[in-house]
Amino acid sequence: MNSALRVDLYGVATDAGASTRGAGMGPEALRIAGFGEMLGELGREIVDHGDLRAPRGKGRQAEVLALAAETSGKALQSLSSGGMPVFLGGDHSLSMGTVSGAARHCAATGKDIHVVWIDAHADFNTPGISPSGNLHGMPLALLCGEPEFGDAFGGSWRGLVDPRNVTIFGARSIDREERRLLADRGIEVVDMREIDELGVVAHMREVLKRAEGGHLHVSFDVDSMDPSIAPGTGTPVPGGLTFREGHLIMEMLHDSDLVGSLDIVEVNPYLDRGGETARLAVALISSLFGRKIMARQADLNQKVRAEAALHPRP
Ligand SMILES: [Mn+2]
Repeated sequence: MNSALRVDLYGVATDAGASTRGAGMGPEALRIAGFGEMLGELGREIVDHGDLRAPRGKGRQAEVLALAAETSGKALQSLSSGGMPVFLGGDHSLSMGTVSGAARHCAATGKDIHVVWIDAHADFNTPGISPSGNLHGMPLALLCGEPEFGDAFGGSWRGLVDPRNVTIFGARSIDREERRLLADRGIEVVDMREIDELGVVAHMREVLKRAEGGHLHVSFDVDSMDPSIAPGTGTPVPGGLTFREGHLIMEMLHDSDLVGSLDIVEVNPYLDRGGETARLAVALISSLFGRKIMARQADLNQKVRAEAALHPRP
């Protein structure tokens, strides 16, 4: 992660894409759990832009689309002014906007956009195959240009991501038709079985190698974590990532220097146990922003070089 970048923080207070209410309070819970202070302690410059909300009363799809248009614009604006946009959700439908904004920036600057979607689910349903009809189960399909979405979805977020540049990480609940579609489109799915067999390191190395030279957007759904340590989320699935697996993923993402934009979604304080899930999310993201248990040799070498450059020997 490029540690010189200013962090532009946006809350997205919505649960319009989910069937369970409460994720709209996620930004507040993440703030109370110390998200901003954590970034400050790690020496990051932060600009907190407050929370985005959509007007209520026009239906859930209208709310999702209004917010997607807004978050897309914010992501683009932040990136093109040299910032790193970080979105605190909110349900996962908001990533229709955030990822498309990052993709628009990449299109303008000639970079490839890569997406790592850390999630218990694949979020690759379309209106025709979705068992629930909830839009938080569809953002990735929309971003990858699935043709089945209606005209209402004709915004700038549509189809800007190459399915070959997407990795779904930590999946363990995929619907039948969704599985077929993922296979047809050639989307890389690192499911929990693969993580059990080879560990997160081998798979993350592959993701990072593919993204080399590009812009990596991280979309982190807290339901990727095991519900025993992340109970505060609307669609928990057993058999998720452990505490250490979560941190290791974040540490590797940090070390890669590739991450240029980030979502943290599906924190539902209404279902949480006294803020446990929000605090876990803040701790995990602190690893993404460079918190270390111990300095490693590479960091020490870098520090020595930086000091030598500051104080050249006469
Ligand atoms: Mn999700």
